[in-house]
Amino acid sequence: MLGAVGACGGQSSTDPVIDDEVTTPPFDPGDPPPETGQDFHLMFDGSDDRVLVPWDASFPTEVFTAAAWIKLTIPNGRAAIIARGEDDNSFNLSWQMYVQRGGFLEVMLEASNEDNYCYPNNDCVPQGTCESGDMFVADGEWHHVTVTRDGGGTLVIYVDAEERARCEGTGVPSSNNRQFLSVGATHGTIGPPPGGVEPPTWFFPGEIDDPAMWSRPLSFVEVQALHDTGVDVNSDGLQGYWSFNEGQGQTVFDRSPAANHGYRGADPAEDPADPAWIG
Ligand SMILES: [Ca+2]
Ligand SMILES: [Ca+2]
Ligand SMILES: [Ca+2]
Ligand SMILES: [Ca+2]
Repeated sequence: MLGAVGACGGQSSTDPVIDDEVTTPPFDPGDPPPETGQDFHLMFDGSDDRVLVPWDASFPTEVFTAAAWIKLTIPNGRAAIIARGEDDNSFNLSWQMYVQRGGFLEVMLEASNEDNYCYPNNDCVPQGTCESGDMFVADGEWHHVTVTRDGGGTLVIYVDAEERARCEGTGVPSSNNRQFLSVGATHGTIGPPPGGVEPPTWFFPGEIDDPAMWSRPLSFVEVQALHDTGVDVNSDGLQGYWSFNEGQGQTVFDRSPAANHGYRGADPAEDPADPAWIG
């Protein structure tokens, strides 16, 4: 990457060729079309399906809310819902929400020193203290799941707008992360793997709708409103909201002002990792 900087390599300043521009895959979805008025969502096969959103500086890190509707039965392994997964270079993830073996909702953070924290069980690197109730979400019915983390390190997990876990003094998510945001998968949790690139993993076997994220912790009242009436696109701090209502094509448009548009599967063309539209 450094070798592409002409000023350091003694190249002419008029040289227009930058390696990064040649190798970056094209993804230019344009402006979002109007909502269809029909409510679609996506079905993930649990094998390789995912939605990817190219990294953007607007992705929230230390202070955030992430939420989604999910429907699944007990997965064979961990099943990622929405994730800022492991970066290919720093080997730091920032945060990820997933369903643990047994069907229990869990959130993992990772600090810049590569310590991983798992909440509410606090059974990875222990950090802070937690109280929790019933985290089971894998009964084949739709559930709304939300995690919030504030600047004081308090992390709260909600299921169906009920507070199910509260952790104080949690670890600080790493900002050293330019990995794609993923829905229905994450990127590797322990780096570096052979080859130095973190592959997608923890594929979600089931249905997901309305993933969203904010750069602030939503309040309990706001989480209730989110559950009852959906995402308010004018909500302060909204950095991504994918309604999945397109019902066709590859692009999943971010309906928030952040315009963090993504696509189905491993790339913006049709591919075997595309989750299926469900009307
Ligand atoms: Ca939808
Ligand atoms: Ca890591
Ligand atoms: Ca695709
Ligand atoms: Ca597939």
